[in-house]
Order: sequence, then C-alpha cells, then structure tokens
Amino acid sequence: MRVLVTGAAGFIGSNFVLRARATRPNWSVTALDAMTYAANRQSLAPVLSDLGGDGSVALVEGSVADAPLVDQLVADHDVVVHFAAESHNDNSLDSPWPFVESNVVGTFTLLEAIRRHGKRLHHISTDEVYGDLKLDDHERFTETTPVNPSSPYSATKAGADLLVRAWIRSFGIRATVSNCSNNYGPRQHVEKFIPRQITNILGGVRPKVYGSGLNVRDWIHVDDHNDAVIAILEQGRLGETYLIGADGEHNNLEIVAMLLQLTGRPGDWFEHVGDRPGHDLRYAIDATKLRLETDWRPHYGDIRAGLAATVEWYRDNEDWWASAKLETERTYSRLGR
Ligand code: NAD
Ligand code: TDX
Repeated sequence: MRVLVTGAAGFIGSNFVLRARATRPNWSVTALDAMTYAANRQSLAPVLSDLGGDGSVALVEGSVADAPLVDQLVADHDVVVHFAAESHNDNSLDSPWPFVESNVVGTFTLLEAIRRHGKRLHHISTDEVYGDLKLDDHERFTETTPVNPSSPYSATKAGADLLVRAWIRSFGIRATVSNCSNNYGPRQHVEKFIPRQITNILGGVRPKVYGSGLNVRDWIHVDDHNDAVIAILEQGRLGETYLIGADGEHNNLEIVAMLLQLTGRPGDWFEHVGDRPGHDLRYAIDATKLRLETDWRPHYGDIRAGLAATVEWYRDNEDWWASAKLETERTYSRLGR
C-alpha cells in the first residue's frame, strides 16, 4: 500500500511515519510537509538518507493547498493520512489567516484530489471542535456531540471536518475522520504545554501556568493516537468518525506537579501567567465506538511513566529543540504569557 502522510515533519505526523515503518514494513510511505516553523527534518532522521537514515521515506516539501502538487501526489498513492495543519491555539489568536489557509483551503484542496482520483483519505482532527465541557460534571464528548469551536484554530479544524463529511455524503469519497484528545510524547514543538514546561525546567526557568491552572485536558501518548489511526485505516468503517482518547484527564496544575516531581524540583516551583483569551475549560473523550469497532487499546495507561520518558527525550535531544525554544519564548514574552 502506498501511503501519503501530510504534515509528516510535525509532531504527530513524524511519530506516525516512524510508527508505521516499525509496525507496517510493507507500506510504502511518502511524507509531504510545508516545513513551517513547526516542522523539523530531524524528526524523520531515521528514515531520511541525507540525515543518515535508511532512506525508506521520501520527503516532499510543499503545501497541501498547492493544487497541482497535491493532485500529482494523490494520483500516485492509495491512501492519504492527513495530519497537516497549523496547530497552536495561541498562534491562531495572534494571526488566524495561516490557519484558514492550511486547515480549510488545504483540506479542501486535498478533498478535490481525492474525489478526482478515487483514493482513500483518513482525516486527522481534534476534540477541540466540540468546544469545552464544564469542570464539575462527568459529561464526555462522543461522535454525536455537536461542533461548537471556541478558537480560530478549532473553528478551522471544525470547518475541515465538515468539508470531509460533506464530500463523503455528496460525492461518495472513501474517507474516515478521527478526533483525538491532547497528545504528548517525543518530538512535540516547545510551544505546546508539556514540552514548554519540560524545557523551562531543564533551562532553570519556572513552569508557566495560564490563569488558575484548573483547566482539564485528556492526555494520550502520541503512539497510542497513531496506533488508533492505523486501526481505523485497517478496521474502521468508511464514512465514519471515531473519537480517540485514553481516559487521561488531568488539570494543568497536576501535570506541572508531576513534571516538578520527575525533575526533583519543589512542588511550588512554578508561576501563574496571564490567561489565554477564550481558554477552554475541559475536554474529555468517550472512545467507546473505537474500542467496540476495532481491536485498538492504549498501551500507555500510566501518564507518569509516559511523562518520565518524555522528560528523558527532551534531556537527551537539546539540539532538536534549542533554537525553536529561543524563538518561542520571544513570542510568548510579546504575548505576555
Ligand atoms: P504540528 O504543528 O507539530 O505539525 C503540523 C505539521 O503540518 C508541521 O510539520 C507543518 O509544517 C505542517 N503543515 C502546516 N501547514 C501545512 C500545509 N499547508 N501543507 C503541508 N504541511 C503543513 O502539529 P501536530 O500536533 O503534529 O498536529 C498534527 C495534526 O493532529 C493536526 O491536524 C492537529 O489538528 C491534529 N491534532 C493534534 C493534537 C495535539 O495534541 N497535538 C490532538 C488532536 C489532533
Ligand atoms: O505555557 C503554557 N501554559 C499553560 O498553562 C501553555 C503553552 C499552555 N498552557 C495550558 C493551556 C491549555 O489549558 O495548557 C493546556 C494545553 O495547552 P496546549 O499545549 O497549547 O494545548 P491545547 O490548547 O489544549 O491544544 C492541543 O490539543 C488539541 C493542541 O495544541 C492542538 O493542536 C490539539 O488539537
């Protein structure tokens, strides 16, 4: 099977490529990435020949919004796994246009090529399209929860999801959609919460918690997310949406407390900074449908062990993140966060 992976030099996409190489050696994988600030070629080093890897993957630099390029690539592959997106909420509040271009126009461009060539698509999305839940109830998102996005980022992801659903219904394309909760693990950009705090601590800087820190996220290890994507590709029903989550709800203060403990710092060694405008309170996923229809089960039940391994990865790979860290913290200080 020839698989085109978009956004393959980003966090989840690069982990997907490495996971697919390890678990599906008979797949032939091509990586497409616009190589924005969020991409890092080093993340694909094990499979890129010019970086000393085995040369098993070709990396094409280009945008999913580039119609002629996308048309040719889609024609040459059997399946497209679509991770490419602008992905950071704080950036979308500062400068929304790249989110509309990559997430909405990019997904539209891909859908048109999929329709022309009759190929299979799996579209990757987020639980943020459903808006937020209250802190004090036990409700969780399901596949029938209405979309109600809060930020420009989540609105563009909801827009992309709705385009995919319309192309399934109106044009009969062969596609599936998944909406996953917050991922953590190696190779995540240092703008995101967990890597930002790990690299702060490693650099002798206190973690920075937005607002009260009581906001809840439903954490899943990136390998568990990607194994679920592979399960949907192989066992999911065409036309369906699947929620992916691993029952990992924690508030931000709890995550910081675990990171401080893992790095031998006192529990109060962090600071509160200004809150994110429109900051969603709580996300939580009910993944019953995925569990009933596929044999997928998460392997990282213990977030503390997953975080410990993630801390070690950032400790061992400072070359991977050092320059992005400087740039990112310059942006955060401009935003007052
Ligand atoms: P990321 O920002 O680390 O990676 C995104 C990649 O897409 C980057 O390499 C970037 O260069 C590339 N890209 C951006 N615009 C592009 C374009 N126009 N054409 C081609 N490539 C482009 O993001 P991530 O965290 O790896 O997220 C990947 C996908 O997973 C996104 O669709 C995101 O919405 C979704 N998702 C993320 C999470 C999470 O917790 N990070 C959770 C659920 C869903
Ligand atoms: O420095 C910080 N301090 C802080 O308290 C940062 C960067 C974040 N936070 C808070 C905001 C959120 O409550 O931590 C939580 C997680 O923040 P992010 O890592 O920015 O993630 P979130 O906004 O929840 O979105 C993420 O999960 C869903 C990904 O970035 C999205 O791409 C994905 O769709």
